[in-house]
Amino acid sequence: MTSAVFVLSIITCVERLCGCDNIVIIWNVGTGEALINLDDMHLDMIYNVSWNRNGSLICTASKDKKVRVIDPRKQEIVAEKERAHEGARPIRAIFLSDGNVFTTGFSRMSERQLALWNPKNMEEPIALHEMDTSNGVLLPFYDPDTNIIYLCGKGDSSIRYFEITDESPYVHYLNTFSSKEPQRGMGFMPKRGLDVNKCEIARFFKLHERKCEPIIMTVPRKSDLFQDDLYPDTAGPEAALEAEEWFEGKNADPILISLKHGYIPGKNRDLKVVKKNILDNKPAANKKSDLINTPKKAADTSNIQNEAKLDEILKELKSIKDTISNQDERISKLEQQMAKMTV
Ligand SMILES: *[C@@H]1O[C@H](CO)[C@@H](O)[C@H](O)[C@H]1NC(C)=O
Ligand SMILES: CC(=O)N[C@H]1CO[C@H](CO)[C@@H](O)[C@@H]1O
Repeated sequence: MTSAVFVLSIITCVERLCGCDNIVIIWNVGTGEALINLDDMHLDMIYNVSWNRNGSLICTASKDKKVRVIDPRKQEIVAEKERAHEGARPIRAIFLSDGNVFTTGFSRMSERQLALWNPKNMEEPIALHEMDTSNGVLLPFYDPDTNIIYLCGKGDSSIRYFEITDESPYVHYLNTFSSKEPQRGMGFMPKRGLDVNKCEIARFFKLHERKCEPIIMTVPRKSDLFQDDLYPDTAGPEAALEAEEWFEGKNADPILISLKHGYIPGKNRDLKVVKKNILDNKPAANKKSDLINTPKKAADTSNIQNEAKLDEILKELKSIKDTISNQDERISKLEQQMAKMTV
């Protein structure tokens, strides 16, 4: 699971990878370093990993039927529930924005179940609902801004959605979106990808056998104005923390943005790669100080290094300029020749 980790990209520079080797690895994707390796916590395959809102914890659902809440920096399991769902079929667990954990799974009688847990006391669920009898694993997709969970059953042709509140029954059924063909898998668009002018509240990407179909959910509204009740501020593209800060122990909620005029991507949307500058370690970068041949303090040396780099860049710029003006000349000559030929 290396891609599509957008729903909870609180720390976009730190991403997770969980494969079939029962290991969770947290990467600094800016430098390609594996920061944390949780390799002795899971005894069986991991089905899903989810960050909490501020990046302090992750939760996992595993084939051993356990749901674990883990402090990844301390490499410690802070809470766990054995047999969160009794059935043998796969389970899923995601963090909600209030810190509770939502799970899907199966009962011993193969009924599909939803449950809500408080990590501070996982003995009993806050709520446990039985849905229906079917084989399809329920994939949860969560909108933290509105507290709506969309459940897409694998092999179902419908998406059911629920609102989570802090009053009984906690998980409230809202509606079902139905289509004809079954879904083999599903993807979920980040909120800032939605068309606010059409009152689009969710967009899914439904996987068929040979194609991928967008499913657009809208709320019918008469007005053309921005519907702020549909669009609370949502997680923007800027990371709330750098990977280093997170690794040092900081947590932070996502940086929110308004969707009022729709999301307009900024210019600098590339991932900032903070790989070390190899010039910094190259003795050759000290050319000038070698020439001057006087002992220098560290600060001076770095100034001189910078000057040397600047020199290099200026030289390069000049050579590029020369090349361009040469090319210009050639082109205008060629154009003249062409003109003569066509006459
Ligand atoms: C992060 O979330 C955890 C768990 O919900 C909470 O205990 C902690 O106070 C939060 N930290 C910050 C800095 O918001
Ligand atoms: C397969 C699956 O259910 N993956 C989910 C794991 O949790 C993230 C949230 O962190 C969801 O976005 C994935 O859909």
